[in-house]
Amino acid sequence: MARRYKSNLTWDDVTPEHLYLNRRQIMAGSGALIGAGLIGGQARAQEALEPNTWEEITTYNNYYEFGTGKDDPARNAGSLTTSPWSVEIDGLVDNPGTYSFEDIMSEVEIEERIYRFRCVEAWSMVIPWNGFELADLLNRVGVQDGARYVAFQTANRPEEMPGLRVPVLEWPYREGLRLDEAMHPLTIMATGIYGRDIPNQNGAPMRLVVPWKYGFKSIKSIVRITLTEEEPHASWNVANPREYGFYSNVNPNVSHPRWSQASERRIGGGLFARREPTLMFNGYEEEVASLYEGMDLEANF
Ligand SMILES: Nc1nc2c(c(=O)[nH]1)N[C@H]1C(S)=C(S)[C@@H](COP(=O)(O)O)O[C@H]1N2
Ligand SMILES: [Mo]
Repeated sequence: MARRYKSNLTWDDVTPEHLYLNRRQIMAGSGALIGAGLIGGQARAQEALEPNTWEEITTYNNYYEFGTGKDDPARNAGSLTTSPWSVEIDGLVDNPGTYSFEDIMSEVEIEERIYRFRCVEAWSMVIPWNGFELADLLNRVGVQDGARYVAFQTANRPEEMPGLRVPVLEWPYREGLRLDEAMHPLTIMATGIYGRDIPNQNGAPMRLVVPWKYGFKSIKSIVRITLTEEEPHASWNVANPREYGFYSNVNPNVSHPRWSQASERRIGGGLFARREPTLMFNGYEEEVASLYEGMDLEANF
């Protein structure tokens, strides 16, 4: 898909925060691209995009490699060595290999995006990410004809990740997307938040963000990307296929077996803040519904 993601809103419209240039971006010498690509459609309420604070975004996390409590990652993820970092890109690609983080950053175009983020446990945040379109990277390594899916894998370092001792999931954490989902312009690799390097607890040095899917699809601290013909192993789907489907699209009409998906609580809104109705595809219906035309979204949840 050659279409570049465009929007009418600019960064200034939605955030009062002062913008910092991403340090890594400067080091990599790539041109700073501050034009913000935000969610499309002027109709969407600006208020709904009021971003969460740095504090909220970096202290209420899910990163089970560092513990299952929401405050565990902020406390424990400091032990992850994120530099040097490299990503193995293999499978059905023209240029397989091990790419250093710096090499990747010098090739891709960094942008800023504010995305709604919605967890399957019915809480949500709005996060101002810095990152690049995954398609940009995939196009550079050259996707071969037979490829239909993209598989992702998180670092697997028992000596740095205390949570790996607990068999909540089959480690390493893995996720997958269909190729058209991976190539969609809303799908990004995030490398920063509020213009600063992404903190370890949020998935340093690079993590996936797929804003129309539940948070668990957005895999952190990626070390391997594999183009495949077969549907990849996805950690939550494998752990509990009844509760977590491969697609994991945000869908208020499909209940999680143990709770409703119809509403959500905005983190930072206070304990007694009103729950908000959950939007189909997390509010990105206009942009992504066509990917699923003709699919039964209750069977493919
Ligand atoms: N490697 C890895 N990636 C992960 C997770 C995890 O436990 N391990 N948790 C997922 C879940 S359930 C959510 S909701 C988001 C949380 O991202 P955040 O902490 O940046 O908000 O990360 C996702 N990516
Ligand atoms: Mo989640």
